[in-house]
Amino acid sequence: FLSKPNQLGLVAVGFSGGQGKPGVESAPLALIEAGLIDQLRDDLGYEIYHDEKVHFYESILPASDPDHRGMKKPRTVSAVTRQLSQQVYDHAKEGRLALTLGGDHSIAIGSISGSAKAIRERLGREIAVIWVDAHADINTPELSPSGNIHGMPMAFLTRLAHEEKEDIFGWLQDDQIVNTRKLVYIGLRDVDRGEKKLLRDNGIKAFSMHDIDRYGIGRVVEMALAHIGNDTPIHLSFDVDALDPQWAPSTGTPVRGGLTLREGDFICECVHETGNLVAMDLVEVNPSLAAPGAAETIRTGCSLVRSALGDTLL
Ligand code: 4U7
Ligand code: MN
Ligand code: MN
Ligand code: MN
Repeated sequence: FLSKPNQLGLVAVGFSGGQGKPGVESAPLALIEAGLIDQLRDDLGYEIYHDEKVHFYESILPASDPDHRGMKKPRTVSAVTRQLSQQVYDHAKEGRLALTLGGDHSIAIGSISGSAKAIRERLGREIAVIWVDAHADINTPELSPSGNIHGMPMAFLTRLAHEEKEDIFGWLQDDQIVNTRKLVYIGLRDVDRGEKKLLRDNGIKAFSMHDIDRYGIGRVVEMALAHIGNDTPIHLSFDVDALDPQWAPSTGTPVRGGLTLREGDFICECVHETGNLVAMDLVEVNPSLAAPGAAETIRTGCSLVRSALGDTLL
């Protein structure tokens, strides 16, 4: 195992600044109140390292944060993800599997940069990222139709987008960057025109819903894992909007025609079975949206995390 099999480091990130809809910051507490930590400890046997709080990062938020290159709240997102990067790094360098509960998907800039650096230092290896999402989240600031940074994290993490300013992601160092050849997408169905060109031009591996219809989820996951290679440490970044709104209605940018609950759980189970999972994000649960479906969405989120952490098979 690439991480100590029974140690889990948890970071609860109550952050919504990567997009415009309030409510996503309340997801970590909702997931915890639904019993997620107890399930991981009592049913799956993890020793949990958690500071027992949801982080809102109030003390490090900038007083003023005008748009930059079209990005909304760039210094806020940068400050929060920089702090989160350190938190995830601290868990991962101890060999704990690092679980980050968001929050919107901009927080992956922090979680992935933190795990990438820790795994380089601890194992001398590059991580692979499996990004499960309806969206590719690889817009550069200039390509972004919205200016929302939750649609940009993979651009900064791969350096397809770069910014010199220290307080706007200029803090990202080489050892925190992800190789485009080690990135693979599953579940895509709403990719912006500029993103499609980026994926094509950079040869980034992506399995859309079309591929899942054609090959079935079993072969798609097989192909995705084959692409990143055996015994490569894996960071799984799971956006709940990868699932069909039927299973996850309470999310900021729902897109019809998504994964079933079982397909989502199956992806997570297969990643667990590799024995190579070193970090996971669960993001974009927003209990304030489509509120009648909030409890269902939270249950879905808990199920995905349990599946990735080994609640599998008989
Ligand atoms: B999520 C979008 F334009 N691509 O950039 C954008 F369609 O983390 C959506 O995957 C991004 O939920 C969705 O704003 C971000 C848009
Ligand atoms: Mn998404
Ligand atoms: Mn996303
Ligand atoms: Mn979304």
